[in-house]
Amino acid sequence: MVIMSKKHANDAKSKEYLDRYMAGVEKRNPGEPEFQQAVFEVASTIFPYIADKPEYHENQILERMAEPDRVVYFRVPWTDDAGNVRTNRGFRVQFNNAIGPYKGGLRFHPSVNLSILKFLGYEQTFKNSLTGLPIGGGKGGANFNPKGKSDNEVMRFCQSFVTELYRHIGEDTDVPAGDIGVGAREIGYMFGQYKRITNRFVGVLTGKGLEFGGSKMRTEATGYGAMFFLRNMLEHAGGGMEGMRISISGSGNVATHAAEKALQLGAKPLTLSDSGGFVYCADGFNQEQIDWVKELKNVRRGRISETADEFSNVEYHDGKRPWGVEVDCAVPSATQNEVNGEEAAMMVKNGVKAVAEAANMPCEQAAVDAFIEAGVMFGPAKAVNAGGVGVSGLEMSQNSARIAWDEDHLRGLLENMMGDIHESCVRYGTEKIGPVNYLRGANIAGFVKVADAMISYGHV
Ligand code: NDP
Ligand code: 2IT
Repeated sequence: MVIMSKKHANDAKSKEYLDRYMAGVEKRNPGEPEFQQAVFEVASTIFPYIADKPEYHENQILERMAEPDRVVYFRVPWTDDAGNVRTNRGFRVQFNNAIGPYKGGLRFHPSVNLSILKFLGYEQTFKNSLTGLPIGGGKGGANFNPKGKSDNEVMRFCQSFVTELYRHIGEDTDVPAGDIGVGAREIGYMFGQYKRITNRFVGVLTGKGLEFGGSKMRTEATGYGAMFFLRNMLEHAGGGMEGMRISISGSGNVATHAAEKALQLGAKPLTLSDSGGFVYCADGFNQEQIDWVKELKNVRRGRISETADEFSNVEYHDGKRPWGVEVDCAVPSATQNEVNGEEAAMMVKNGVKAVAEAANMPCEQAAVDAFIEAGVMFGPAKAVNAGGVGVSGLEMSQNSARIAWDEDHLRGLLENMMGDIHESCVRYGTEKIGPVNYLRGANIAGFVKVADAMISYGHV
């Protein structure tokens, strides 16, 4: 007779629960691959943790957490500059408000659909819990493509979007912010329309301009926070940021501020990209070049390829992603599923030491597995990029109290918050021996608070 150890029995039981659970999730959410992927990534680490904790099973916590509280789905009609009527789809997924008002960004991108917004809203619930602030999870957006649109077209679109959205949001109900395709310009137009419709000046959106209730450090927070987290991981393993060669994808808000902070911490940001290709600077991008890219993207709304025309030490690689460049650390900062299993295997072969997900779910599951199996330090998005929503939470606090903190104070709060998140990951992600499993640590630390709050409320 084979006698199983308690650990093996728990492993077998949790594998069986996970398979059954995922079969149910797939059945209830057909045609939503990104959402299924995000749920699997969490559930695969939570089932082993709760194997000997019956209260979570009895209360069906993981089943309840995988259903959004509600989804709002609406038509967004607008008129283009040529006078044509155009129609887009708008959404708001209010995922979970167990620990605070729904909070999370709005994405404007042609790929936006329910699967993508459900994955983002689900992830946001765990991420927001990790920040230590009282904020629940939500996400929204539209399949609107801001590329090539005039400012007036974007303004009319934003006004139409908010004309429906305004009735579903509020400073204590649901507080949206930016994400891909939604930056300072769009938040300004949306806040202006909200204020006009409701005649209220409240902190209903974050990422606002500094003139009208925005917080210092919010623009920088996601990228800076990601680099603080990467530094914390490297230092925990006995190293540091000094001299690290880093590949970064994307060239938007997150990527440019990650590059800037990497540089400030003594590392060398070697790449940036957009959906057209990537640029490589063997010397590492300097501050002047990063500022130039910010202006290119936020003001001129140009393509990253133009960087190679401007600077003689920059090469452009058309149609390619930056993962073939030999680096010490990789920081995917563009979009979901931008690193596949083969690219991860190549990065491991090239000696990558750490991967920090600054975008949301940029690594396919096969890539995550490849990094963890190879012993590469892997920082999952919900921990690495939580500084953005963290400073959004601080913007809400400042708005409620009608005060504005200074930059040094906010930078200190961000740095401490990232330090606390790193500690939570270490606490929940360390087995008796071996390296920290940051994926497990982030998922469990984010889960416990939301799950325990839900249990307190009874079966609601
Ligand atoms: P931006 O719109 O500022 O920049 C997005 C960048 O990613 C652009 O360079 C864009 O290139 C590139 N990109 C977008 N979609 C694709 C795609 N399908 N394929 C290749 N490249 C793509 O967005 P952010 O910097 O704000 O967001 C980047 C990531 O960070 C997203 O995953 C977002 O969810 C996440 N995030 C953002 C936070 C924030 O505070 N802004 C907070 C936490 C996470 P192109 O111009 O060619 O489309
Ligand atoms: O994915 C994210 O955390 C964001 N886009 C930021 C959300 C926010 O509310 O600041």
